[in-house]
Amino acid sequence: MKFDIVTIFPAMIEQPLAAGIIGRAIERGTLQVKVRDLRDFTTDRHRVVDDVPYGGGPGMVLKPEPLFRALDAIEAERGRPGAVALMSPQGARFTQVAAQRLSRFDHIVLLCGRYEGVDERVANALVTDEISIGDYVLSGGEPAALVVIDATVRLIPGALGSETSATTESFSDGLLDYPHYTRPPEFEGMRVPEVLLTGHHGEIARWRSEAAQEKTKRNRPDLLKKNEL
Ligand code: JEH
Repeated sequence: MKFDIVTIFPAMIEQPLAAGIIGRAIERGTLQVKVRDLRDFTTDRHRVVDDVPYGGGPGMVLKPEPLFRALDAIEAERGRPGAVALMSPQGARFTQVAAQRLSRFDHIVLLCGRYEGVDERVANALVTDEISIGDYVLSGGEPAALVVIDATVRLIPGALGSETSATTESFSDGLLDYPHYTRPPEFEGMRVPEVLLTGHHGEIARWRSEAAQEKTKRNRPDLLKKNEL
């Protein structure tokens, strides 16, 4: 799988991707990530990427020309991507289902805005998916792009430790995961639930199911309501 990420802050993307599951996938060659500096696609001496908004208002908007030139360069180099995703507060919510859809594409371009966002002609002419990772305001699209890459790449067969099946994961059954414990059996007076030490697999399964229900009720009552439908 290949990602091209267009940003004015390449370091915000490159550093985090070097670690963990993603870093290993890149080392193995399962995953190819190319970060492109939007300023490299400007044509003026000062490498200007932004301009004032038509109609007035605060802040600046990313100009269309450098983004169109970046997409042209990516397409010339690698061919037409399966998806061009724009990170945006106005996007559709990025969910596990959205990650599953993206994971089937061989080549994805992620556009990270800054300032007040990008000229809408970019969204209209280039973008196949306008994505928001949640209802809070970021200062740019870069952290969102990292979230999208992480959630998508770990679904590629062979990128994840193959012991973790996607079907046993949180959200696939609409409940949060059960609580996990490891050694020691008592730590600073806090005991591991006795049933987990017994080896009674039936009782352990029942305890985990009840604990998952309780945690979901406390932290994500919205998920339980969806399950009832
Ligand atoms: C933020 C890309 C590019 C900040 C504020 C405004 C919201 C309300 N989940 C996410 N949150 N934020 C982003 C994102 C994703 N994906 C995101 C970005 C960019 C993604 C620039 N920014 C910064 C930014 C203006 N406010 C937007 N409004 C009411 C829905 C209020 C106005 C624009 C851009």
